[in-house]
Amino acid sequence: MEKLTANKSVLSWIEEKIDLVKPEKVVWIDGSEKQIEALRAEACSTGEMIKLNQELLPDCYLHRTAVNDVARVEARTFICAPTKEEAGPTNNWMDPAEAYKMLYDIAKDSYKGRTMYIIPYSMGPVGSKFSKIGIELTDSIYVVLNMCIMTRVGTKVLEALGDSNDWVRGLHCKCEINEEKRYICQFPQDNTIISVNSGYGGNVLLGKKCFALRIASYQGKNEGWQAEHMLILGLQKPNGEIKYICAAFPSACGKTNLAMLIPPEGYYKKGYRVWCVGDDISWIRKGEDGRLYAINPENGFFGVAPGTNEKSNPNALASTKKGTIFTNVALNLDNNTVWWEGLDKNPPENAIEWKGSAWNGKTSEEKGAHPNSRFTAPAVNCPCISSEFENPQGVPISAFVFGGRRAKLAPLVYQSRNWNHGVFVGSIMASETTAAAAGAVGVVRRDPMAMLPFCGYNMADYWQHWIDIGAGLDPEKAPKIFNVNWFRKDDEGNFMWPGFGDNLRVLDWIIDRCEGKVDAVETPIGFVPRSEDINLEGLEGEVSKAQLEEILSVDKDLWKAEVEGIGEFYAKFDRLPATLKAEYETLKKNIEG
Ligand code: OXD
Ligand code: MN
Repeated sequence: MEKLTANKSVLSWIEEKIDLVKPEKVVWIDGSEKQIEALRAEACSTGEMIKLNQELLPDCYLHRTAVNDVARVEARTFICAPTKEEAGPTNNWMDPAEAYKMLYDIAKDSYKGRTMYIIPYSMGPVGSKFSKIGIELTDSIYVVLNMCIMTRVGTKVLEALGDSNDWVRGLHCKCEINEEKRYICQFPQDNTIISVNSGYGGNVLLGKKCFALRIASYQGKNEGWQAEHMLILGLQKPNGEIKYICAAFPSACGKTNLAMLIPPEGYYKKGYRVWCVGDDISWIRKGEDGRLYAINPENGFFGVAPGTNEKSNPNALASTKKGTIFTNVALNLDNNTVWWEGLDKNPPENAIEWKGSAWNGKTSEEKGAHPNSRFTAPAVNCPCISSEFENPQGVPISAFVFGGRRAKLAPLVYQSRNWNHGVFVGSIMASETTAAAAGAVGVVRRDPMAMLPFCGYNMADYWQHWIDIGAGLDPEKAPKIFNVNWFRKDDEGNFMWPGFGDNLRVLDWIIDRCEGKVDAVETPIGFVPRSEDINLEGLEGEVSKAQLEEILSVDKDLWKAEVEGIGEFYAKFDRLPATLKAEYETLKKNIEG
């Protein structure tokens, strides 16, 4: 097949990799519908994908991964920087020379009898000054088809690259999907990613976590911008004005739900709307007017399926109705559609569960879909996609919001006193773990800025980068920084806040604070709303005033224990910025005083 570029750095790197992995055939992905359709047909002919009911779900497919390969694997994810210090205390580190040797030994000849697909892709709208280009080599059609949804792919990307050497190298080899030899390695200094022995999304769609967060966070540090694990939403007020918020939550805390939120009825009637710019990743830069602007570098949603339904997220559900790839959900044999826990109360009786065995959803104790089963859906499908989604200049950010699952500690919302305090608030984020990553579920772990598994360099230096970005902004123009917690529970373990669409009530307060329209109460941890400023109209019988007061309260005893936990966490960082140490001392004094 004809090469799609004459770029020497691209061609010589590909030649080298062909010599290493020895494919039987090489195919350049041009991004055409014709090629995509042919690949879908091929994947169906080998059983790699299953074509779903084309009337109900046009251009939709189902894929099942290996049973041992259903989530990102943090223990096997490495930052291969020249020194351990550069990777920092929160990343696994491997010496780059050793890592290359080990990975090349694993990858050697691994494409024998297989096809190499060359995927040129752009993170961000092709040609935008925010955007960056990558090339992923893979032996998986599933990866190609997912990348064609999640990123902008094909000839136009290579045209935009021209003969530049500024692109990210990505080599993916399925090998034998051997978990003992599974490695996801980033080489930030070399703009290189190598992923072996996995076929699961987050490990193999190299544009996403590996590039758009791990490599890009390092690029951002060197080039003066930020790559963040943040959704971007536009909140439209009744006067038609739209304010943009970037929000970071650990995996599976409902980022996709918040990004596509439908306002409660009363708000909707008044004219409130939420527009989704992105549900997972933000790339952020200072604009000419001195404000921060963000783009979503992705082109689709790789969302968690279980729990997605007409009530929790109708926009996400609507996004999955065409051109979507489902991974590890149940197959309903009666109508050749898909099902997952929480979709509706009517599980299919005649079905195949995610591992591929016959399954009766009415009688089986087993789950039909894996808890981390996914949909890969084109962003354009989303009914509330922002008109700014393709804007190469990005959208201006009014607020940064951090959050996590804390059953008892953090109030529903609080605002930091200033930028540096906000960076501190982001740095102490913590959450109960979920099924999105392999490992124990339900354990509290610190996850600064939701970047713990995604920061491509020393987390302490990343915090300093946040502080430096703030120092370069006019405080009047800098986004205000908040923390939210939708997950407070009462002593019986019931959630005390309805969440989902009702989270708009909190976003509304956040924007009012950004605009200086509403007062707040100063507490030892920051500013919390006066209870009368969170509108409970329409929540009668669900959230009482007393309940609201309870979830806005700051319990000093709990915070005392938290301060200890933060101290232990911070002790890991030799390079902890002095600014954060000072913020920590202030919190300690405020809590103890
Ligand atoms: C994701 C994650 O898949 O954060 O977005 O795990
Ligand atoms: Mn994520």
